[in-house]
Amino acid sequence: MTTATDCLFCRIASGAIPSTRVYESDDIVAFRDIDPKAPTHVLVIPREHIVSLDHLEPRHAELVGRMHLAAANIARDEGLDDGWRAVVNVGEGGGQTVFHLHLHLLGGRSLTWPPG
Ligand code: IU
Repeated sequence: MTTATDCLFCRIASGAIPSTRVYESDDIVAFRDIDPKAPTHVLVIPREHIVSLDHLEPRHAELVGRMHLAAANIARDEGLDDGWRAVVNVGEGGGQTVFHLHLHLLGGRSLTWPPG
């Protein structure tokens, strides 16, 4: 597995930096965002260091599918029966600030559209 020693989310995935985990598997970790933008705000990340959706390779197709399945299971566990949102920011212009792929799971409040 590819890891980057200077990557915050690689360090969270390895456990070197503590986080509030809600799910983990061989290739995925999900933890609560440190600065939540909704009552439920969980980040779902691959253990592998992938910079962004722009850096996906064909071999990542099932991994990205599993990230979404994990998000749906977490949303169910969190009781987000009224709906929730999955967001991936890509690149600086897309609002990405941490350059390790992460899927935001947001819920627990009314979510407006479009995002800013
Ligand atoms: P973005 O899509 O790259 O902007 O999202 C990065 C998220 O990582 C953002 O919601 C931060 O609050 C969150 N985060 C975190 O959970 N723990 C940290 O130590 C840092 C950022 I730095």
